[in-house]
Amino acid sequence: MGKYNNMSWVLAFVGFMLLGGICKANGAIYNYDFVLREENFTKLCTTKSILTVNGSFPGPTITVRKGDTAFVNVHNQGLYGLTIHWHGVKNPRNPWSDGPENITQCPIPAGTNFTHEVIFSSEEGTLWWHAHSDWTRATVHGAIIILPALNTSYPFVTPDAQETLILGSWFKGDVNEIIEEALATGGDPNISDAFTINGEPGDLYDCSNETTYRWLVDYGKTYLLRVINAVMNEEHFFAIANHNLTVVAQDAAYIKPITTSYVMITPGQTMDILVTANQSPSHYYIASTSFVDGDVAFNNSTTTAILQYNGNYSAPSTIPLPNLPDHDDDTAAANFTTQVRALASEEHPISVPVNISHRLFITVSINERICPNSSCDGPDNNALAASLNNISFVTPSIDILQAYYGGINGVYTPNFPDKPPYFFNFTGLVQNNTIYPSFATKVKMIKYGKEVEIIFQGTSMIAAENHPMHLHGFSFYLVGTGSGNFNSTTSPKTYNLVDPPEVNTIGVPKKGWAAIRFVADNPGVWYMHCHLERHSSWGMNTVLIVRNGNTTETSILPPPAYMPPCSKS
Ligand SMILES: *[C@@H]1O[C@H](CO)[C@@H](O)[C@H](O)[C@H]1NC(C)=O
Ligand SMILES: *[C@@H]1O[C@H](CO)[C@@H](O)[C@H](O)[C@H]1NC(C)=O
Ligand SMILES: *[C@@H]1O[C@H](CO)[C@@H](O)[C@H](O)[C@H]1NC(C)=O
Ligand SMILES: *[C@@H]1O[C@H](CO)[C@@H](O)[C@H](O)[C@H]1NC(C)=O
Ligand SMILES: *[C@@H]1O[C@H](CO)[C@@H](O)[C@H](O)[C@H]1NC(C)=O
Ligand SMILES: *[C@@H]1O[C@H](CO)[C@@H](O)[C@H](O)[C@H]1NC(C)=O
Ligand SMILES: *[C@@H]1O[C@H](CO)[C@@H](O)[C@H](O)[C@H]1NC(C)=O
Ligand SMILES: *[C@@H]1O[C@H](CO)[C@@H](O)[C@H](O)[C@H]1NC(C)=O
Ligand SMILES: *[C@@H]1O[C@H](CO)[C@@H](O)[C@H](O)[C@H]1NC(C)=O
Ligand SMILES: *[C@@H]1O[C@H](CO)[C@@H](O)[C@H](O)[C@H]1NC(C)=O
Ligand SMILES: *[C@@H]1O[C@H](CO)[C@@H](O)[C@H](O)[C@H]1NC(C)=O
Ligand SMILES: *[C@@H]1O[C@H](CO)[C@@H](O)[C@H](O)[C@H]1NC(C)=O
Ligand SMILES: [Cu+2]
Repeated sequence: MGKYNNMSWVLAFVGFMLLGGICKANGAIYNYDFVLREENFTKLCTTKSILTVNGSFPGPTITVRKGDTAFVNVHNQGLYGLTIHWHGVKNPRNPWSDGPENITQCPIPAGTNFTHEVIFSSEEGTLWWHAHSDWTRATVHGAIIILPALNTSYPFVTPDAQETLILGSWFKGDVNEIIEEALATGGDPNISDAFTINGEPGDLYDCSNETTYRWLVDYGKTYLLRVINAVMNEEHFFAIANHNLTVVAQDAAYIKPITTSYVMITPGQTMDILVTANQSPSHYYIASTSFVDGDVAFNNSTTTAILQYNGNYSAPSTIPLPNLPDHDDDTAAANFTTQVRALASEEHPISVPVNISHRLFITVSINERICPNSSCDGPDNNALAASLNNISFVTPSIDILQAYYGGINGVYTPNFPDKPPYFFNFTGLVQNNTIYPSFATKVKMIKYGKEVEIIFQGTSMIAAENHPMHLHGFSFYLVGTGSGNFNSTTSPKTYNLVDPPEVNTIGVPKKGWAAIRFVADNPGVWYMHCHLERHSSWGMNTVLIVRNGNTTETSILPPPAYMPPCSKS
């Protein structure tokens, strides 16, 4: 945490003067410096150099209270340009700091710095930050802890202490080379070599015994455990042997407590979990493994850490492992996810839009791209692609925010459709001609203040799978999920409009649908994409542009004095 950067203070002051309704900037100001640099790590008996923030994997934690603002100056001492995103932070009116590459900014060139103004508003709980360029987020990520505002408290027993566990992916190879090669051949990228908990694979893998992460606890204490899924390409089941998990928040919003033996957490999601150390003092495995219900290649290994009680006792000869559901057990996944309900209390109310003024129906599909040289590694000798409403997103080389704000033509078109080109049996066996998407940079324009509903419809094109869809700039209410095709007569009757969870990432069930609602009250340019990294690389993305309202308080903040330049390419 630093003290400098005069411009930050000027901007903070201006922010104080301007911020109105949707954000009260009455919180504290923090300054962080992030130094991006290469660092060597040895895991699985192999040493490699990875890009890190401040030499650590995972990177440093940002801790604030609800409503605070953090200025994070990212100094890029790495080898290539990249960007950082504050996942789940709404950043009211301030898309300038959101981060996705060529959506809200161009990469921070190596050898330069860029200060993000990260404005916290309604979030409370756990979020995270990560690189948002190529596959760099594999190693460039860390936790964001948002404590209750001063003079307020948790809506549950005050924990004795807290702990953060970040689930990650470890590749022996260079992550950006892996995705570049996959895009060049058209096939699936290599699967990871291990999963990690706080950077360590755990002793079920070779060469990981001495470095297995240990969480030390005192008997009788209750801990607030913050779990972040930073895995690249797999959703996960997570559990602790012999210990119940009481989930109290998801994506930095409180939920009605769920006591369970395991959770299903998708890449992009975060969960706050109460864990009471009430078992005989000993060692217990914490374990996490893939939930993949599609016919796709995935890493089926299990990462572990050890929950270790303090005190004098002899270590067990065998450490108990928790029972995790089978990798393809979508019933177990749904059993957990369908229990999640917003807390919806007087102190933590929710406000679900009921009069929908803008409805989008979006198909979420894996597709094929015609192979330029007729020998690609994907299905039918074509290349793999992915789409939303049959449009495979093409990332521009000038950021969309700059193009929108500055009126630069030719960067995007404002015609992302409200529905797919055809309605057919999306979850059936017969494949329609939508197998080949179009490739374009289409964005959806939304008027300020509209009450929006998006129905994500998973399809069985190429490979049906659960897709964790993530929206920047908002949290949204998950009002319904179901299997098969969404039916506009019967499906809405199953909606939960009483206490739907308020989240930023949601797994659209395999061959099923998910319906979300939110008020478009955050003007800006906001990326929406699958958080399985390979699907995003294949084009399972789009952008929502929420126009300005009719007042200064409902309009995008002016850009900061400096934004990283877009290079000619
Ligand atoms: C990262 O390292 C820099 C330079 O060594 C230091 O000034 C800064 O405080 C560190 N940041 C964090 C978040 O630890
Ligand atoms: C990593 O190790 C390689 C080989 O030993 C060495 O050349 C390189 O300088 C190291 N990099 C860093 C950042 O320490
Ligand atoms: C950060 O970048 C700004 C804008 O390019 C530059 O003026 C400043 O000197 C840089 N500061 C540091 C500490 O590198
Ligand atoms: C890990 O190392 C310890 C100490 O060297 C040893 O006692 C233990 O058996 C090892 N465990 C495994 C799973 O290899
Ligand atoms: C876990 O929760 C279940 C259901 O609430 C309860 O029956 C069981 O005793 C709990 N187990 C532990 C170890 O606390
Ligand atoms: C896990 O996947 C590997 C291939 O990556 C396969 O050889 C192995 O049989 C699988 N194990 C299980 C338990 O499915
Ligand atoms: C799912 O929940 C149902 C009832 O709540 C239970 O009967 C079933 O065993 C559970 N299945 C799994 C895989 O947990
Ligand atoms: C972003 O734009 C720059 C040029 O400004 C280009 O070099 C880079 O490849 C683009 N990134 C992506 C992901 O397309
Ligand atoms: C869609 O196809 C699936 C699989 O063939 C079938 O089970 C389902 O009944 C079909 N749905 C409709 C509405 O035709
Ligand atoms: C796809 O579905 C549309 C609408 O039902 C239909 O017009 C079109 O012929 C279908 N294409 C194929 C290849 O089946
Ligand atoms: C929706 O469900 C109703 C009632 O079951 C049924 O009559 C109708 O055909 C369904 N619509 C579609 C498009 O499948
Ligand atoms: C400004 O927009 C709000 C809705 O966001 C609307 O209620 C109000 O009437 C508008 N005011 C003017 C002057 O257009
Ligand atoms: Cu996906």
